[in-house]
Amino acid sequence: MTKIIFITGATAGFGKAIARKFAAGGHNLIITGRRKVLLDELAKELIIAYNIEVLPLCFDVRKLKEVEEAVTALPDKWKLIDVLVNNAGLAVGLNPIHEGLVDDWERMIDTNVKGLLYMTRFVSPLMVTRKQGHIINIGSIAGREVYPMGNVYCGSKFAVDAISKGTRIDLVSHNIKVTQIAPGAAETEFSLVRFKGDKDRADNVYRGFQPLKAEDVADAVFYVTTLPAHVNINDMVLMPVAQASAVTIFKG
Ligand code: NDP
Ligand code: 8X3
Repeated sequence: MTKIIFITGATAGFGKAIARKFAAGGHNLIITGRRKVLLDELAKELIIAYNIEVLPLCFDVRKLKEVEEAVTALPDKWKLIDVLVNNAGLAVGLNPIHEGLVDDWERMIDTNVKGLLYMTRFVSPLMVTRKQGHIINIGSIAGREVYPMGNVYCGSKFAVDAISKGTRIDLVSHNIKVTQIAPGAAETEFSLVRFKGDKDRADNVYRGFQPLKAEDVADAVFYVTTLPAHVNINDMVLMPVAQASAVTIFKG
């Protein structure tokens, strides 16, 4: 059955790999991000490669009005969203709490927590009306363990953990699945964004071990959508074999 998959943050990393994975499965996609050129390029690539329908929507998940307009202005056929992947997110900075930059904190909380909430607020009623749907939130190992200088990023991902549980409880009577996928270290644009474009510092995070690839996370997201109607994966922690905890990474 062809589904409609709504993926936030599809211009890079996990979101882009998730879009490619579902496109290869023949599903129609709504893909979002702030970088319009990348969004349009991906849409073109997937339409040509897989003969599917793709709706690129350029907006910032931190902006309540933009989220509301993007969802409420969807043509009726695109409102039949089967899967929402709340993936857009970021870490900014890695500082002890007493030296933290408030602007970095706000970017993380506004994107990872409030953006995810805004998306869920406007998409979940469409699912409630139809008594079906699947919300997949991308959490993190940083939402299970706090690590040095992770303070606010970890806090935002602990919030994703709590919000995922709360969403599942509130939507259980509406037949809506809620899954949290919490990856460990994965090589994407994540560290480049965290270190504000410092490529050497970003590359160093992944030196000496095999991190997850974006495609590994995409495979997990796809898998949880393939289960029978009565089965839900609530929670999945997905780690590189070389990573045993947030800070225990074996670099051979
Ligand atoms: P990337 O930086 O590669 O991709 C992040 C995506 O989020 C981009 O498409 C970006 O698009 C989008 N995004 C960021 N801010 C906004 C915004 N304000 N509005 C709309 N879109 C936004 O990172 P990853 O793929 O690694 O990260 C994806 C998710 O996975 C995040 O939630 C991250 O916290 C989480 N995660 C990452 C891990 C890792 O090690 N990489 C591990 C565990 C979890 P654009 O810039 O075009 O807006
Ligand atoms: C991103 C991975 O290393 O910050 O969520 O825990 S890490």
